[in-house]
Amino acid sequence: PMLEFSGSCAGCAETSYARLITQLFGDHMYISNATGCSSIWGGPAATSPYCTNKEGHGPAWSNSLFEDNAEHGLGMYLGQQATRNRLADKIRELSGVTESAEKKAACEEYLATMEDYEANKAACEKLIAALEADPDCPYSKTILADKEFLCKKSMWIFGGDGWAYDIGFGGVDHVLASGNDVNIFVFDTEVYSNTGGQASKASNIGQVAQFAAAGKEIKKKSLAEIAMSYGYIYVAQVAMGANPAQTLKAIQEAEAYHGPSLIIGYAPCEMHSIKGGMMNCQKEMKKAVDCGYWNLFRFNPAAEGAKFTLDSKEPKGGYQEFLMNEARYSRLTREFPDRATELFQRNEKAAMERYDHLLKLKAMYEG
Ligand SMILES: Cc1ncc(C[n+]2csc(CCOP(=O)(O)OP(=O)(O)O)c2C)c(N)n1
Repeated sequence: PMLEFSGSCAGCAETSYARLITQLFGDHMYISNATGCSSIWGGPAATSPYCTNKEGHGPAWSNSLFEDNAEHGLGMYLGQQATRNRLADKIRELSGVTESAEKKAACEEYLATMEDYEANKAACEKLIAALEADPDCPYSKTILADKEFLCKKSMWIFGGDGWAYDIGFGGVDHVLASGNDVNIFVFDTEVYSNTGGQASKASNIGQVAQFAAAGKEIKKKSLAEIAMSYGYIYVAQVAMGANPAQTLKAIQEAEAYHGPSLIIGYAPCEMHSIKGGMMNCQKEMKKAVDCGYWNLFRFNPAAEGAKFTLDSKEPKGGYQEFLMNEARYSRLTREFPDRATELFQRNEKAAMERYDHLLKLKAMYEG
């Protein structure tokens, strides 16, 4: 992993997702991070939990603002594209004028693999070696000056639900709609965790949070479905503790997709006050998926056959027990018992309707 010792709360789900992404792409990834818990445990300033491998390669990380993170990440991606396109023009020129067959082959291989990380990595190594062998060539000087930008990078935009569902939503929507090859990962804690747990549009019915002291009245927004409506965005909902293989698959598919991707990761949080504490975080994800509180699915526009895969099984029951395992819900039964019963039933009904709806989507895509 290229995310090591962060100052997150013990058991934090956000870090487990981020760490996994660095295990896959850490030596060639850029991260644009929204303000929130992930920018605090991710960028404490005096130290950095993101680290490098023995070649000195690791995630390049930056944080702009809470409200412009998606746009900032798109800017990082476009900046990188502009640099690579300028280098590609030079390489194309060199390929046309060089008398060395070896150099010409290296240039052509680089140009042909620009969008494929593994193939491009090997091509970059050959091209750099060929240019370094001829240091007096003016092309060598120009291209090698920017050699760290040659190879394809993996662009990730990280943030919480307060950012993605609410305050940064306009940017998230705009960046996803733009069709550019960036990956957005949302750590869905269902509250604004870093500022003490305010309700967001990701919060659920009956959940007690700041600005929802008597339990939230309205249901959770389906950010995933808004993104799916475009048809050309890779979209997945994951919960690592429930199905680590599905989480891994979604992250790999998102990166492999040559277009925008959105992954929403269920992230139990200190603010949920789970019985037994955050040592049960990953187990709580499994309980959430088993009872149908959280659903796992993947929508892959590039898939051959059905584009939509429902990875969650039929809810197994135990929905109310799941809610009662977390004080963000159970406290309402003491404070407003009648209202608690009504809201928790509505929460369960909404979840069952959502699962039925996902089954219909599955049937529709299987056509
Ligand atoms: C425009 C703006 N409003 C408010 C804040 C204060 N603020 C910093 S982090 C944060 C909460 C972030 O919540 P979320 O996006 O859900 O991420 P989490 O902390 O849950 O990971 C807020 C409100 C800010 N930095 N900028």
